[in-house]
Amino acid sequence: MSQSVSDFLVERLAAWGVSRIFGYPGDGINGVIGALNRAEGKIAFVQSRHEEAAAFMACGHAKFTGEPGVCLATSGPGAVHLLTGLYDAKADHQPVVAIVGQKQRAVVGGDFQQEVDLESAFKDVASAYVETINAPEQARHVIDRAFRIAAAERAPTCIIVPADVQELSIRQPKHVHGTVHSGLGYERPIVVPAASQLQRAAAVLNAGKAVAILIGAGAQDAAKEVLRAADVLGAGIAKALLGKHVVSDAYPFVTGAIGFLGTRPSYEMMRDCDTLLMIGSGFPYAEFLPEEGRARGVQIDIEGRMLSLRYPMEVTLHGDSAATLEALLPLLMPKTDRAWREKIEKNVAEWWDTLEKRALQDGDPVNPQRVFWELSSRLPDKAMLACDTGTSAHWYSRDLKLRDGMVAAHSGGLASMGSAIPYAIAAKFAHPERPAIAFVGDGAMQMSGLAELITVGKYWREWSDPRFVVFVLNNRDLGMVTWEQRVLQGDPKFPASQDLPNFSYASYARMLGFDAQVIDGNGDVGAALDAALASRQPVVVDIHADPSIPPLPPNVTAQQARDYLMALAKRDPDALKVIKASVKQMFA
Ligand SMILES: Cc1ncc(C[n+]2csc(CCOP(=O)(O)OP(=O)(O)O)c2C)c(N)n1
Ligand SMILES: [Mg+2]
Repeated sequence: MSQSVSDFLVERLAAWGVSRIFGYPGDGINGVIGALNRAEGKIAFVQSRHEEAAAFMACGHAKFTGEPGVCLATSGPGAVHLLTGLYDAKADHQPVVAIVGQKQRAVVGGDFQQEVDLESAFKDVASAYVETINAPEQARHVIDRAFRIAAAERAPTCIIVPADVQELSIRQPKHVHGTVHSGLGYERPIVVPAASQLQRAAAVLNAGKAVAILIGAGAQDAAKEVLRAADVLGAGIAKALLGKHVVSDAYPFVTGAIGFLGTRPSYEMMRDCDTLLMIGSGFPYAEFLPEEGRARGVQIDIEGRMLSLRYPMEVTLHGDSAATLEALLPLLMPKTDRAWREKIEKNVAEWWDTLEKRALQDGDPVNPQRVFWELSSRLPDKAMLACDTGTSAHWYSRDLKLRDGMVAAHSGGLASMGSAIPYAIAAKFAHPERPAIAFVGDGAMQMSGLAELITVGKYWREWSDPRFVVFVLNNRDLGMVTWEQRVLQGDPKFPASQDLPNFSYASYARMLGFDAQVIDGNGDVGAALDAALASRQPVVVDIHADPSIPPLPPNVTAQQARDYLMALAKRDPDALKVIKASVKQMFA
């Protein structure tokens, strides 16, 4: 029997190095499902509860491994369910290939059941490459291009395969006019800017007396070089959320997070610096960067489109972070005046004290900061972390101290809820011998996290290290929205929109056969963390978090404080509690 397009697709994916597909089946993609079955485990199929989670897993795979992640869905509803996860990949510049089914060619254009104009629907998210395989001869180059473009352009791409084409016999293009003959493989170049560009960058950095470094995920293979540059330049290092794991928080000159989720030392370093060196980051908030014209800027990024975007840079170095820094370092003159660096270190030391004071204040029932604070010293080596979108991202980015050897992933550019558990699942499949930890709000748990815990239940026994720890920040509130309303809008909380129904995450975990810990008092934190991390099966830590503790931005302005207190005094249902907690936290 001749090979079908689907069998060829599976063979070609394996030739591209794909060992795992995250997906969900349906009749629009059954030809490919059959081929995966016939391939007898050559490519593993990981079944999510929802296609969105499969796309987040594929993106998480890319974030944790650097290799393209692959997700698969059926035509129509399955395909459109992928979109959020694919937008996550687009926003965070990750290589992901989506394989989706389509109705048979004979009915397309006929408003058939489950017919969606998929090329139009995917045109934006997969703007790098989206194509339908309409003829067997097309299969090879569409697959090859989807993978090569995803890897080379760090973007999601999409292969659409009509159901009837999946079953056709594969045909390779003839050696005649009007055919395409593609091949396998992509090798990432090491890109280093020209010597003259490096010299101009060095001149700017050497002239600075107060240099600030900002790193993002793009610096993740350049930790050593970033640290050496910080040393030579007498600079501090601030970290955008996606760069949190790049350098350890143990260094006294690492100012930590930046932005609304950020720290005061980062805020002050950016406010007061005379030179900004930005490496592999698209951190978006201008108000946390130097005021335009105040500092001279040098930026290193592998993506030309991201250069001089957030701050008008004087020199842009289009290249790899590690290789570019390596070439730049010999041109930098060590700063002999260390006053700026000493000031940064003093600010950092004071800031950790402030955080400790804030964390050790009692909450009602639990101060969430305390959990993150106490977790720092308990984090297992080589932990793989994923933090969802919500107030947990505040405490995670500010309070948690990461060490060398840890990795982390977030939905940065899209900032979507529902990403952390799929990311952690993808991390476990990629590195089953390492512990995974996810931080998730109760809103995100109810949105999709509860469902994907069932996926954990299905697979965890395959992982050599069973540790899969989910910290649920159970505050019965869509807290981040509530705080944005209070602080940024000057509006009170709108309970109809933000109150969440109560749910026992611990009982649910036990129902799935997991361990569970409930933290219901400030004194319970340490023991519960120890027990959770010692568990030999997945564990859910249900933290009864106090929703009235404010996730204070590092630069609360007088105007914001006024709007905020006004709003509370007006109609906020939790006014008294929140004012009390805020005053306490601000005093710390
Ligand atoms: C898919 C999606 N929908 C809505 C939002 C807007 N949003 C950001 S944070 C948040 C609240 C999250 O609530 P929860 O998970 O309970 O975390 P908390 O902030 O309470 O800690 C919402 C609704 C979003 N980022 N993503
Ligand atoms: Mg919540």
